Parts: sequence; structure tokens; C-alpha cells
Amino acid sequence: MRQKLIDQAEQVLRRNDRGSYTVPTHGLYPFQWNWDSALSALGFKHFDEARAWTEVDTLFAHQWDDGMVPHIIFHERDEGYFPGPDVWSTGRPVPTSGITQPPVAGFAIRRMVDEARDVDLALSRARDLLPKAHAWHEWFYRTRDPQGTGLVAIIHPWESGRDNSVDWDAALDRVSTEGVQPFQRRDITHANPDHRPTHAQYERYIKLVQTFRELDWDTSKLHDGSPFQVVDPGFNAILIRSCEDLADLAERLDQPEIAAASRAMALRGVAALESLWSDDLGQYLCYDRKIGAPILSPSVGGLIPAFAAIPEHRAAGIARRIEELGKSCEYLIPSHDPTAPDYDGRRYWRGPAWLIVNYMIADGLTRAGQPEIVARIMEDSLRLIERSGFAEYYDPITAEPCGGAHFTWTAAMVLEILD
Ligand code: 2M8
Repeated sequence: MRQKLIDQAEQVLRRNDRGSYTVPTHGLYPFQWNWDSALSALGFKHFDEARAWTEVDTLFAHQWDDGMVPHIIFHERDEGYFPGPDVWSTGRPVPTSGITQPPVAGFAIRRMVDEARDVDLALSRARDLLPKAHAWHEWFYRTRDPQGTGLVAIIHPWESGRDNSVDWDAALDRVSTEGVQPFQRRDITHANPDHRPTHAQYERYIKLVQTFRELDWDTSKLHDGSPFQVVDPGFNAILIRSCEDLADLAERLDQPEIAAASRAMALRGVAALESLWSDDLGQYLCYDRKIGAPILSPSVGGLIPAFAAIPEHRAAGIARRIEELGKSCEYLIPSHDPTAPDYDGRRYWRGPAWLIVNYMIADGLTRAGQPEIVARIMEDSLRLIERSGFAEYYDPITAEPCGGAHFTWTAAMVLEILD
């Protein structure tokens, strides 16, 4: 069984490989996505290290001059996705979107170095990528934390990677839809509409894109100009973890300035995360910067901080919370608490389990010395794959495969878990 799953995972990666980048899945997502690429590279490294490095190189080849690494790179024309390059209209030579995504690349680069068989290749690629990833991290704290709080805000739900999470509902509702012209979605021609965001959400997603376009994609203006500013603990934790990893890598590569700056960003971030902890919910919470209030939503965004070097008692708290969630579902980790009123086990980021999230949380909890809950998370992840294949996400109660099939990062995580 184990070898069969490894072979199948490899086939999924090869199927979605477009030479220098990988699509998340054929049809639904026909371009390169930022955090998908970084996590998919971890899968490629099991059978083709050079190809794994190419994936990350291609991502950073499209970094903007200000340091931002965009969330989508539109390498080829494809009318099967909305919104395409004409809607974004960012004026890049190879079109890209104008927002970003969870910066997990720093973590991936470090892991690829740590586990390299071809060490010379790894060190030479890492030496080239290190200042680029570091510039991206600095861009975050410069443009998304203008008040110097130690925490960055996302300005679009798409940036979080957890697009339609319950976390964004109230903040997104306040975004007006004035001036949004009728548009045709493509996602619901590829995937079951019951598994996807609603039309009302899409209208607001597009309104935000229009707002940023009117600011000429000047990323120094977008934070303050955005009607949506949310501090996501999961997103911040991924950034912090990547800063920690780059600091270690920079030391190894004898780059003391990057090492010191990265370490300082990570330490500040970890200290600031503490303000998002909720004793009542037993997890971290998002914070709506626009109205200055926490968002009382029990989502997995508040558990992802386990991925960063948070205090031990907080990691233990997250392990307890996950154990509790395990009583109301069959397969950990649901992206929203199944006992909460807005839970929807098939609708994307409002309940389903995602292997990439399981992987990041398990990695952090392993480091934090929580092997029991890690074992359950890993076991559940493999049971999902065995039962339902390499889906985009899964109903955490029935294991129903949801969203797109033959999914790249799901396959990559299987290789990370099994190989
Ligand atoms: C989903 O997001 C895209 C927009 O970026 C979409 O629905 O069109 C999210 O799950 C996101 O986290 C992911 O990176 C992307 C591609 O897998 O799909």
C-alpha cells in the first residue's frame, strides 16, 4: 500500500508539471500559485531535486521590484480561470496577480537544504534564493505592518490561502460591491458549486481587486487603501517560521546581516502573536484591524501558529484543542470547528480538512514535543488518501473528496509523510 501511494503521488506531480512550474490541478487552477509551488517543491525533492529547485526558482523569478512575490503567475493564457490577467492588469511582463500568499517558501527552501542529497546544488540554489526570500519578508513588515505592531495584515481573503473561511465573513460583508460589473465565474464549471465560495463572496473579492487596481498596484498604498485588513495568526505564523528558517540558513551560508534581521523579525512576531491568544476558545484568533476587534471564529487559522516557535504551553494548548476537535469529526484537522454554527464540511475552507495544513501543524507539534496528537493527525491524513485519493480537500466527517482531483500539494504532502 505504502509504495502504491508513493507511486500515485509521484504520478500526480508529473501530471501537473508544466516544465518549470506546476499547476495545482488541471482545469480548475491552470497557472502557478505561490504557496502551492513552495509546498509542491517538497514533493518533487523525493524523486527529482533539480526539478524541486526549479519550482522555487520560477516562483522568485516573478518577484516584484518592491519584494512582493505574487500569489498567481499567469504563465500561459487560459480562459478557464476567473479572474484572469486582464482583470488584475498589473502591467507585469509575464502577467501576475497583485496580491500575495502565505510565505511558506522560506521554510521550504530550508527543508530542501536540510534534506538534500545533492548538497552542492542545494547550497548554490539556497545562496541565490536567500536574499530574495528575505526581501519578501521585509516587504511584509514594511507594507503590511505600517504601525510596527509585529504582526502583518492580509488585505484580501485570497492572500490568506483560506479563501472563504468564516473568519472573513463580517469583515468581507463590510466591503461594498458598488461598481462591480457582472462577471462569469469559471471555478464552478470545474468543481461542485456546493464546495466553493458564494457569489456574494466573489463580488467582494473582485471589488477588492478593483480597489487595488485603482491604486495602480502601488503596494506601499494598498494596506491603508484597503477596506479589508485582517491579522491572521496562521499567516503570521507561517511568515515567522520562514523568518526563523532563513535566519538559520543565513548563518549556515555565512550571511550574518540576513541572519540577524531575520531572527529579529521572527522574535518580534512570536512576541506579538501572544496578543491573539484567546483563553475562552483555547486557540489564537484573527483580528480585524479595520474596526480594532478580535474575530471570534474557531478556525484552523488559530491552530497553524503551532508551525512557529510559540511558547511550549501554547503548543500544548493547541494540541489539546485539536484533540477536542477530534471528538466531533472522523478525520483531523477540520478547517472550522464542526460544532460551530457556520461549519460546512464540504465548502472549501469552512470545515474541510486539508493535507497541507495537517502537515504544517504536525511539523510544529513534533518540534514542540506533542507526538501523540501528531500520530493521530498523520494517521487520519493517510486514511483520507487511502479512502478518497488525492483530492483538494476532504469532508472531515465522511471523507468525501471535495474540490479538484489529482491535486499537486496533496500529493506532495503524501510523499513528505510516506517517503
Ligand atoms: C484556492 O484559491 C484560489 C485563489 O487564490 C481560488 O480559489 O481560485 C485556495 O485554496 C488557495 O489557498 C490555493 O493556493 C489555490 C490553488 O490551490 O486555490
